[in-house]
Amino acid sequence: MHSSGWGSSERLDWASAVLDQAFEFSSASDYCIFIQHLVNSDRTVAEPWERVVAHADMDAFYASVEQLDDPKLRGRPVIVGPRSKRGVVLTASYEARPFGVGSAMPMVKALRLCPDAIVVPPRFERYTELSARIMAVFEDFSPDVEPLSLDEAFLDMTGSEHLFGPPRRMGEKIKAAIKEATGGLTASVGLSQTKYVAKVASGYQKPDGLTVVPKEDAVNWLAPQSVARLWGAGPKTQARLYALGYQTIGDIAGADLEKLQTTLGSLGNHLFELANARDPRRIEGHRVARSMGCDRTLNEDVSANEDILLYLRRSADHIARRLRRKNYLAGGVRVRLKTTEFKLLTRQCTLAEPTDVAQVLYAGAQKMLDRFDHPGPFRLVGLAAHSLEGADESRQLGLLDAGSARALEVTLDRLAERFGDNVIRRARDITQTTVVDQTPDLDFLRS
Ligand code: DCP
Ligand code: MG
Repeated sequence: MHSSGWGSSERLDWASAVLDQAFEFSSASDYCIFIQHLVNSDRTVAEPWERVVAHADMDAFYASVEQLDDPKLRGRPVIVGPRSKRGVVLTASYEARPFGVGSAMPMVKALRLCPDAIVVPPRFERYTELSARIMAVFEDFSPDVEPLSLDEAFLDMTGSEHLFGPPRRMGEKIKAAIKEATGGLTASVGLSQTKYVAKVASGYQKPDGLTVVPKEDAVNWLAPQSVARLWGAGPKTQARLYALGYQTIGDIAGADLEKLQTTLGSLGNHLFELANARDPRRIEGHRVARSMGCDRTLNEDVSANEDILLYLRRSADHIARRLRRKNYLAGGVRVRLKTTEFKLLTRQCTLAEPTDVAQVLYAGAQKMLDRFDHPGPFRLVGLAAHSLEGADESRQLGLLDAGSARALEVTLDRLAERFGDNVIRRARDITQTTVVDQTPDLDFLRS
């Protein structure tokens, strides 16, 4: 389902759409001159890489977030994890790492190694919120983003030199954009022509690193590094490789392939290919999320149906817009209500036809609401679209039933894109009750 096959003209269309929003040109001719300049500047770029893969990974993510939010923690060794003795370290700030403290280490051992460390319990909601912002930044740089976890992703930057400059400039811009969007967090970025080398490169100069490895340098650059950096070589395989006399990636690259295959089977072949910087895997962008949801925790509990419906309608608008933006259709809807005793109640259904229209999602949600027998009050109202599928053109033609509602919603999308999601509200949706917490749009990680 990914669209890595973007040609440069489509990228240019995309770029001009982005620029359209970012700049205010004094006249249409200024705009044309600027776009012309972009097209021409393509010619001045040194031989562009056939493929450009970026890998970005936040530095000591959870710990850096804690230092960002609490200035007293800055410059000090911070361990994120439960305060209990039985806990393990989730991550440690770079000030704690010289003591040997790292992820997955028992807390007791970590504090023995670094007694001055400040232990901070994790705040997953905050990490998720910042992760969503970081992923949104990545999507500003590429239509093909493959998130690997909350804090790292591959970006297919192929063909975007005329927008962002040569690979090093791309890396600088990604890093600067993340810093700005998060209020100061740093990422390390690696760029190369393959996923594997880009991933090793991002870890090469952490923290706040930027490493660019052109294709012709890749094998020599990998060679002196430990076999532990090979993908697929876990601790057991590493021990076997050492026992066979292979210490570095260069040892594997220069090994006798048959011998590697005899001792390691297909893994031998895989490691040999990686060591020689061959990795044909594409960026798996636009993975289809299985559901897309929106939970709203309210500052006042609600009981009346009409109050609950108000939030369901708003959520339906928000979710349908995301569905359309990502080109998904939803096969069903799910309504969640949380009681004041924190009991979570759920009702869900399948829709007659997959949809990306808010009005249809809302109608489904209304029916589900009738199926709850709890009188309330509720402190959270949640709506999710589930059974998602990619919306190819033939499926979209099937949406004619909801045609006029969809047409209106698409027009509103354009306005929201220009002026922000909150610019247009239904008059009856204006209410005194505010939302105190809303889940971020982490669609890619939901299942
Ligand atoms: N994490 C976790 N448990 C682990 C490893 C990581 O909960 N065993 C969490 C905490 C990390 C976050 O995931 O902050 C990202 O993991 P990374 O492996 O990218 O580690 P960091 O970002 O913390 O450090 P680095 O600078 O090495 O990337
Ligand atoms: Mg990280």
